Amino acid sequence: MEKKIGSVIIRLVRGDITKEETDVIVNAANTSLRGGGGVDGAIHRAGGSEILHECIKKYPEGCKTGEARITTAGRMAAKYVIHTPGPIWRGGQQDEERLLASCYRHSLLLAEKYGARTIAFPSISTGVYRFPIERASKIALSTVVENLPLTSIIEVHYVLFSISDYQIYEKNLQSTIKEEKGD
Ligand code: AR6
Repeated sequence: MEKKIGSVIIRLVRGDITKEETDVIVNAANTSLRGGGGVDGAIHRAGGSEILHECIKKYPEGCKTGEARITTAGRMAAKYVIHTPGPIWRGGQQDEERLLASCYRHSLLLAEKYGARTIAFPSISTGVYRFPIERASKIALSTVVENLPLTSIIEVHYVLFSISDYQIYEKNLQSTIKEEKGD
């Protein structure tokens, strides 16, 4: 599914983010920036050890939840990986929503700083970190749409691993665009 907001294309993709050919792919990392399971493991495997070496060298202190750091994408088609540790869901009273929005905003602005025109996001925090997908997808979509005018990004992909996640994003993309237009 694909929608246009102004001149920017928002595309929902089902599959594996490591195959994306966007300038940037975003990694749902942890604060150590030393790799892990899920999408983080897939990105490090596909990109190769260069990514981990750069993380260790450039970011010895790791990265705080809600912030973002950039490395090469190694062997993948993308130019860069932006690593952002999402919040662990602890019931919703621990600032989880603001921190998740912060991941999307920081990633978008860091991509802009590196001259990216296209970017692909996974569904941050909705796997091992258990953030409810319905709420997370609304935050993912609205935060990006709100911050796009601050960038020269022309294409945003949301890469969803499961059909059910894809369908939730599909429904919420429709409503985000309606709100944007003030319908
Ligand atoms: N492409 C796209 N999406 C994927 C892929 C892939 N190759 N693999 C998994 N997903 P998760 P989190 C989906 O657990 O919740 C790691 O160990 C997955 O189905 O990867 O932010 C890190 O090191 C889910 O919908 O990330 C952290 O410790 C989504 O990506 C921790 O997990 C996010 O699931 C981060 O947990």
